Amino acid sequence: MKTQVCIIGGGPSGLLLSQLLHLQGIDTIVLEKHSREYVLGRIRAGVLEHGFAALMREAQCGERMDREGQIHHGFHIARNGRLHRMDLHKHSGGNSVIVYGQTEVTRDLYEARERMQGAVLHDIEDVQLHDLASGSPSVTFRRRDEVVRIECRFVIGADGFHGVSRKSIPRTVLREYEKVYPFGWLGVLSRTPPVSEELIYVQHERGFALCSLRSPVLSRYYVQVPLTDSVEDWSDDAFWGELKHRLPAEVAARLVTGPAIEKSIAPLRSFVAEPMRYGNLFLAGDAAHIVPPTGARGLNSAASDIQYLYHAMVAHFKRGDDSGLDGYSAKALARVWKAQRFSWWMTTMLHTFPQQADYDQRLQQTELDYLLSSEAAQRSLAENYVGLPY
Ligand code: FAS
Ligand code: PHB
Repeated sequence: MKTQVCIIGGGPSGLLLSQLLHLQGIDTIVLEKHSREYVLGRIRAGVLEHGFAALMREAQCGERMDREGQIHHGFHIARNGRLHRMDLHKHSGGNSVIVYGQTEVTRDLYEARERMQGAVLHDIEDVQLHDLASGSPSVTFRRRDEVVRIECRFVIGADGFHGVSRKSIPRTVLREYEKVYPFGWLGVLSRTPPVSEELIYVQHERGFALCSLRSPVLSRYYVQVPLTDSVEDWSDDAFWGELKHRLPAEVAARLVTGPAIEKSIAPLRSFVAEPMRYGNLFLAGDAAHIVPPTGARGLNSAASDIQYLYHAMVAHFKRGDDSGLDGYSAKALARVWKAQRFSWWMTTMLHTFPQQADYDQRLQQTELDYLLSSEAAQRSLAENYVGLPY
């Protein structure tokens, strides 16, 4: 098999790049480990930066997002039983975010790939990358009992944190930076009306909580839990009871509870792999970087990688201009690290850290005091949350 760009990973990163390149007449093949149903069954991100939304529209995949997604001009921070609204629209000079689940983003991308007869191969096993530094890379994989080789010009590693691509970069080349947080997020999806029209980030002595949503009848909630907890430790009643404990009383009083249709614990980590290019392999999205979801940067950082790669690939194939490819890693990492900073800042400010020193606890409270009392601090939060420029 031959293609111009072989993309490993059929998550939002891989699918979005495949769709954008297809519209420019650039041929791709996407290799996905799991079935489409499995990929769509994962409940993840919920907030899209305006830059991501623009990219989805450019990919001709924005129609349902614009119809069903909800534009949010702000969110609340709950502290000591009170709500404090962060006015994103005012403090970002008129920008906002769209609340539209990653599951729906991925569904729209799959449907567009199918509509345009895009090559997305599922249930792929044993993907291996070859001759990445040779100028003529190839990818082999096994499907049923057959080993197939794909010859290509470029390989895109969009296969997430546990994928094969980052691990195909020699240890002597790759540098990894990691910070593991001493807690996780227990997330619940419920077919209940959201408790609030806008997101509520909760700072509470018992731990962080987040009230989010997917639609007027589908809610997404999280509570911070110790890393030692497992989903089995948390009945629905236990979850709802703990969430109510952490919410301001007036909010808890109007919380509509119901059966969890999805319940999972995600550990929180910050991670960056450098460089994001090795020979003709380019890493994008979670394959190269992970953030704690507190700042809603994960999926949005993947989007800016894809935008940079998209323009670089078009310049190469249409104009023989390799400046975008040569500058990709440095440009992507500059924005990735700003997302790392913002995610670390939001996580450190809003979570309860076990065995935290008294001084650090007072500093944490002061950080939140400063944010809630300073328009300058809120402008900084807003410009990061709606999305720094690409
Ligand atoms: P993905 O991991 O989504 O996709 C990679 C794809 O590659 C997967 O489909 C995988 O099956 C496939 N793959 C892996 N290895 C392969 C191989 N060897 N061969 C072929 N295919 C392979 N972000 C937020 O902004 N907000 C959130 O609330 C949030 N919650 C999250 C919760 C969890 C549990 C996780 C893991 C992530 C969460 N994220 C969140 C981040 C998440 O949204 C990612 O940023 C987003 O999925 C990135 O998309 P991709 O880079 O496409 O990676
Ligand atoms: C979500 O809706 O899943 C969500 C929203 C905002 C975050 C994290 C997760 O910061």
